[in-house]
Amino acid sequence: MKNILDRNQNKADEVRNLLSSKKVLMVNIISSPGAGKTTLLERTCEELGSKFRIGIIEGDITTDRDAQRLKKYNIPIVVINTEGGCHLDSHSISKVLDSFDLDNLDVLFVENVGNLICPSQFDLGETFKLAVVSTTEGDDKPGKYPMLFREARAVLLNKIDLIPYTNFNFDSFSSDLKKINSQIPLFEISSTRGDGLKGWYDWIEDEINKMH
Ligand SMILES: Nc1nc2c(ncn2[C@@H]2O[C@H](COP(=O)(O)OP(=O)(O)OP(=O)(O)O)[C@@H](O)[C@H]2O)c(=O)[nH]1
Ligand SMILES: [Mg+2]
Repeated sequence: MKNILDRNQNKADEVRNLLSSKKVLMVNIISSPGAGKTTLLERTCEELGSKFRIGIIEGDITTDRDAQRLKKYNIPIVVINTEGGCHLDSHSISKVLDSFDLDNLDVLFVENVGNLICPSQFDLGETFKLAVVSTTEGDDKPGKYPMLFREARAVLLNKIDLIPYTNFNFDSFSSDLKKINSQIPLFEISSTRGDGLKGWYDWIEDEINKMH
């Protein structure tokens, strides 16, 4: 495991240096299956697609269904099928970077394979990891899967429109999160209804601008 992680880290450092020299922000989006990563990307492309040059890497075990959903935004998208692998690694990212015109890109969103555990362990060379968690998964995820919440630069709590239909306890969620990562920004959003997205757009816009 240590060898695998060391090899991954070396390549990740290479990817990070390359992207930083090209001033491209890379965001590694991690969540459980179905928490809303692709929906968030759809909304983000709609809102920021005319302001920034966006690229997307879609990591999935199989199928290009998420990429198909994003095709309508006319942005460069590359699919990586891991064929059973539960996470992306820096080697697979490095291989597909050639498909992007990095001189003409501001931000590269990577939708990692839906899984809270393995993707958190692998540095892809991203600028930062973004954790997406949804209210229907229960409020205990930061406490039970602390690594992602320790590593991430921000947390999006999605599907807040569904809170009335669940037993999600916001105070318990946010107090667990604060114990793990006291300073982390938390955005409460509904990617389908639109609640809270303005805060996310402003924040990510700032992060993209910081690269220049
Ligand atoms: N009610 C509600 N449903 C949502 C919200 N965001 C996403 N969904 C729904 O949740 C389901 C899963 O959303 P996706 O965006 O496909 O989730 P994902 O994280 O990309 O899923 P994987 O790629 O399979 O890991 C879809 O039916 C979405 O329409 C939300 O804020 N509120
Ligand atoms: Mg998806």
